[in-house]
Amino acid sequence: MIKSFRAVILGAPGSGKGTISSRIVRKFEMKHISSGDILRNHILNKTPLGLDAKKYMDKGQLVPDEVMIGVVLSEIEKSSGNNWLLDGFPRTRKQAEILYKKAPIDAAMNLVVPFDVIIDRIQKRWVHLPSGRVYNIDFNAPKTPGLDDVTGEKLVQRDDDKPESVQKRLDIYSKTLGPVLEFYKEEGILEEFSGRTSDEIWPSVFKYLQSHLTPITQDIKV
Ligand code: G5P
Ligand code: MG
Repeated sequence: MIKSFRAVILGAPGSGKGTISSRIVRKFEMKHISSGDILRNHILNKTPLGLDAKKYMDKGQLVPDEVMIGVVLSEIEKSSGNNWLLDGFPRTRKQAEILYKKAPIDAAMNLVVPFDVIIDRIQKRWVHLPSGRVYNIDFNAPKTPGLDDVTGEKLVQRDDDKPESVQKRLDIYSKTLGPVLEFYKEEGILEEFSGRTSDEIWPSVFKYLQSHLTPITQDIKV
């Protein structure tokens, strides 16, 4: 049997992990697993996990490792045998090490986008919570303002996109990402993609993945 391909996508809050992931899954057979989307779905459904996680998320803090590791590993188990793309996990070296033990990954793709660009983007982000679809009023506006393109349901702004939470998320990111990148560098699977826009970053991501997987379509346009 051909081994499945497993990747993580790393990057600051608002760097475009969700945006690039949705392009990847349109072009390659990979399942998108977003730790943030999973948590936001728990919050939407008012589960005990969601109510607990919300306390951390609204303040821009990380949810404790023990909670996140359990949530993500059980999601990965459901996808065993498939190619997957993990977005938002790992956030700490401990998460990276445990993930690697349970499911050795093939690629760690890090999106590098300047912080001044990010702050502006996040203020203009609108999301469809049940699906995790992401819009931006400047970049990829919904067809009808305020409504999801697929379901027609209402879009909302994330509770943690308030300016004070965003600053906190960027501060935490700056402190915690270094050891995660170091870990993947040591494993020899770190790949960095820099740019000010997702359109600038996308062609190099596509080319890189093409060296590992056959695309569903050779057409890079999204
Ligand atoms: P999340 O959900 O993982 P973050 O903070 O890592 O959240 P976020 O905010 O979801 O990341 P993103 O996915 O990197 O950002 O970016 P995106 O949504 O695709 O793009 C941001 C905006 O910019 C969108 O509006 C998009 O349309 C627009 N955009 C994209 N490209 C361009 C462009 O080129 N130009 C322009 N103009 N716009 C563009 O985690 C949330 C919280 O959950 C918890 C934590 O509390 C975390 O804060 N959590 C965890 N805690 C512990 N451990 C973990 N592993 C955790 N995972 C989640
Ligand atoms: Mg995201």
